[in-house]
Amino acid sequence: MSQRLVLATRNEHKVHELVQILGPLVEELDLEVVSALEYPDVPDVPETEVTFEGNARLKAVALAEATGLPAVADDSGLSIDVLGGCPGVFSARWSGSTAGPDADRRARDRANLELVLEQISDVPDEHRAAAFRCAAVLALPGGQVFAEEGRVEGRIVREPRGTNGFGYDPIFEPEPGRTMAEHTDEEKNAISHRGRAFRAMVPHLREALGG
Ligand code: ITT
Repeated sequence: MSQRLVLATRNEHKVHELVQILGPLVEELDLEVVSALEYPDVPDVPETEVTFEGNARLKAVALAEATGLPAVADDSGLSIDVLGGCPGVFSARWSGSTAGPDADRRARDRANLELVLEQISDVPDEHRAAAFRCAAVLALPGGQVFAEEGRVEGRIVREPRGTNGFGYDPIFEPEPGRTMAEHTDEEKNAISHRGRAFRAMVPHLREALGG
């Protein structure tokens, strides 16, 4: 019987990306991947830490304990140099509203990116550097925890462009010319903070789940 791995997120975009990023390993180890969306009775943990790794650890450990399954969590966000690294761990709730059903999530993502654009509207192009950051954490039911990080550098544009991806993708250019939302899923995963963090996690997953 194939082993189950649970993704400790209710963000459907993250689930979609993680399934693609971990695809080769899932096939290699014949894993069955499910997400927290399939465990509606398990409550969300409040993200009370002030680092990506701290919050990813809270989410992964809570779901591993609740399900008895190996769990991986992603905590991620956008760090803008001129804002001292903000929105950072507050990326999901920067404009004040909190997560809800998927339709609310899209409206909230839009409000978040519009607030960022307004906050740095008078910042010249050469000072609009930013990075997407991601902490990946694997928690095993026995209590063992592994953490990895990934980041992608870029800059914040002046107007949103593109419809792929989610969150702040329409205002982040990893290289001049195309925002992340103008990249295909495969192109984004190849360079993204999430792709890098979870590819770094693969050896730990292979070690923990491969035997
Ligand atoms: P879970 O906690 O259930 O995983 P979430 O969306 O609340 O879902 P986070 O707490 O990690 O996730 O917040 C991450 C926020 O950072 C997310 O809502 C986006 O606004 C932003 N973000 C993270 N990764 C991103 C990406 O790849 N592209 C665009 N924005 C991203």
